[in-house]
Amino acid sequence: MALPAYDRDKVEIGVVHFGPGAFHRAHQAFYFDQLLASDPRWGICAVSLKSPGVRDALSPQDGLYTLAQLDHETSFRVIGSIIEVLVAPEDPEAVFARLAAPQTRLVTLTVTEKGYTLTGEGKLDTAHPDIVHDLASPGRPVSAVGYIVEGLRRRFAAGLPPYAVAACDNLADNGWRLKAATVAFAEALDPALASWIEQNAAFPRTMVDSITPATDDALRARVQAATGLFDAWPIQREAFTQWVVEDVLGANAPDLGSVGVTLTDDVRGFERAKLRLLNGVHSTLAYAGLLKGHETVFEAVNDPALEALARDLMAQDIIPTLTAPRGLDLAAYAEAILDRFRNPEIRHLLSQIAWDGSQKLPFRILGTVKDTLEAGRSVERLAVPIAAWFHFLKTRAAEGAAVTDPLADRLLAVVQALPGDVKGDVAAFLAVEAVFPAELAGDARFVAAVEKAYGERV
Ligand code: CS2
Repeated sequence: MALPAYDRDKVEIGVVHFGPGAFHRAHQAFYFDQLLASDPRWGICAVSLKSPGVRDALSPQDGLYTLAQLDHETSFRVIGSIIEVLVAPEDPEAVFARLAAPQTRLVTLTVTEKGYTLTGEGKLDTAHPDIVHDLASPGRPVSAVGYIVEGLRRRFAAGLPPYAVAACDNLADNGWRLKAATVAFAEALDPALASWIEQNAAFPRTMVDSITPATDDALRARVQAATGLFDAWPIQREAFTQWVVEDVLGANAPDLGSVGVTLTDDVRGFERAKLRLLNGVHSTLAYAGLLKGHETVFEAVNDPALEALARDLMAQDIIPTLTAPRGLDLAAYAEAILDRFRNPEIRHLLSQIAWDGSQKLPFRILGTVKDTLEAGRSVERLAVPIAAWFHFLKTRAAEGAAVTDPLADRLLAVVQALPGDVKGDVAAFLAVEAVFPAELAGDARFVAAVEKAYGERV
């Protein structure tokens, strides 16, 4: 078992991270854990925006936890890069103090798609209750954007340089969207602050990748058996991990390149390929797989009909919309993704991937649909995951089961009022404008394709 290769007492906090869920602890914290072996300036202050769960689990173990890499070979590693965990609602001032500290140079985020508080068009959602709240009380924010802006405001007032902000969630152009939202929020408070952010703060776009199923009891038992240690919250992931960061961090940035991060000016190529091929197919397998009674990605990808659907989507629908970044062979990349889905060591629940469909499908599938329509090609197959999502919502509602989605109320209201015929049902779903932009919902080719897939069921 690998242990931190550095003296944790000598580590300084240089990074503030919002959202220390499983993905962060499997991914960015792992890269910083490697970096600390050569540069002690990049310890992490992890900030939970809502619940104390991570702090309560990790504090008794000094912030240390086990990362299990489950693959052809299994390995365990103790990660030491999280030096402090703060629970923002309990003590916002402690978070601001970290954000405003001169040593803090980088803020990273994994707050999921909905944590960006954006509208369907990708702008700051000024009607979002959290943003309404934060604009009224900027010194006591609840949103990630609210915290980022208040931290930047304090640095601006103190004459310090801004920190860079690296969005690490699965949104196309994540950094650009976050920058626009941050500047829009600041603009509403203080235009001088907004233009200082606009001109001085780097918001690199990033692509993050590593399959990280939620922690379960089986993992806890496995870690204990292998290491002899009780860990309240170990993390599991596949061995594969990738982080591509737009090369705009400038001087005084952590040397992420030295620990395997790709720094590039072509992040968009990587990010589109990953979002559309990996996440798009993940969501397809999730909705279509759950409807067929499968529980995990492994089961779904081993169902020949679903595997064929995944392959055809990748080769015939998604790859033609992508521009390969330098050095990436898209067909081989797609094949490698399917191989990763077949990892027998990873029990990745389809129900976990099915969460937040309203937030995920626009980036994962609808961008491909839009490009495909523009190119004049058929969207028949691309309509399958969308129709499967509708059936998934109907099934959940019929079972009286909860739907985990920020738009759950709206979606369930649609389901309750469905007229019950294919055309009427599809029209009702496509009227959810926060998911389906008007130009898409009004495109006869798209509507016909969704009706066909919905009528056939998958
Ligand atoms: C998954 C992702 O839960 C989901 O929606 O598609 O978490 C996926 O496993 C990661 O993006 C892989 O990098």
